[in-house]
Amino acid sequence: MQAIKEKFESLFEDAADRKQLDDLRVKFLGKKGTVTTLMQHMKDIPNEEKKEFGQSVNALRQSIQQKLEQGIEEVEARLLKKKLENETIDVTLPGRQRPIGGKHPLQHIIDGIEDIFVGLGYEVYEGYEVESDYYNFEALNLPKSHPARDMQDSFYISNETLLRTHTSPVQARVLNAAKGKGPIKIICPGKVYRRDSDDATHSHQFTQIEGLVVDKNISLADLKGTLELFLKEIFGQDREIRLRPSYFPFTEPSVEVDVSCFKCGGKGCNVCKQSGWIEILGAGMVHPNVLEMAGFDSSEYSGFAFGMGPDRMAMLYYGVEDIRHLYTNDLRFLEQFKYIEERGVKHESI
Ligand code: 2NL
Repeated sequence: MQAIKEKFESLFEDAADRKQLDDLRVKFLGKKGTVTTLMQHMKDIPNEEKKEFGQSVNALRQSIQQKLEQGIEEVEARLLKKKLENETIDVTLPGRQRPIGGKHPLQHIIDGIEDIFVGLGYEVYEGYEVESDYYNFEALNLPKSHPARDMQDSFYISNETLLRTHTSPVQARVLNAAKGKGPIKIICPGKVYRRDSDDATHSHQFTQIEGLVVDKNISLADLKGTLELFLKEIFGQDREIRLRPSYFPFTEPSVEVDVSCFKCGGKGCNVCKQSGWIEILGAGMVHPNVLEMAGFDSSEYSGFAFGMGPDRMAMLYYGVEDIRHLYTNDLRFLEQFKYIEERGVKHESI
């Protein structure tokens, strides 16, 4: 028994893992293990020594069992320690930098304009980019013979459908859906298309924002007051505006709206081409024909409408010299606008 004990202890000292400890258990305590077979010698032991022999074997079994259990705990603690060491995380390591985008400069302008009109109680409508000939032209007092309807100038999809050439059809649809009852106060931002050769100042796809107000007793004074408030909000409170007579088929009278130059204040500079004024909007009183075609009684209702090009405004605002920069999505261009403030049209940011 002493020899068995010593043999076990020497093997136990060398056991390095769970598997070797299990093997030791089988070898000493298993069914055919050394300690188990020792018991089979009981029959050869004289009766008066049987009790002592049995107790000794049991004591040996217990001591081996205890050692093995303790060994397993030690081995597991050692394995856990090793695992934890391998899995150590260096929390001081800097994180991975993920590239983040920013709002497109044109979207800054559009959002800024939308904010101002939403603040005045206008609703925003986007409509469809593929339009019917009726809503794009006919409903806007542009009859079939009108030069603006030249096939050469628009992207036609079929005889009756085309890519909208302005956002006015959105307004014509809202007008039509109102079934002759005001008030209507909407702005319509969106992409528009003209069949044009692209160059620094022309793009076959560009953006437009139009506004429309229809109610009883709407006058040119309401139009002027609204546009003055809007343009001062965008270009600065010390700006002035002026209205010049103009012509659009869907408004009568029609006006061109200028704002005093935000850069030189009206003295004349490179931005305003020495004139002191920047042409920024077209507008007018909704033509009675347009109201009547949409089902409004033009003796009861009147309205004003205006349209502007956010592309040109973005170019003026940020000093962009080629409209194509707004549409080619070159990251070297776009990244320069990543950090401009949310209200991208505040004059302080020019
Ligand atoms: C410009 C001028 C304008 C309108 C758009 C409009 C829409 C309806 C009725 C009457 Cl439904 N008018 N839109 C009116 C005047 C001018 O746009 O220079 N745009 C870039």
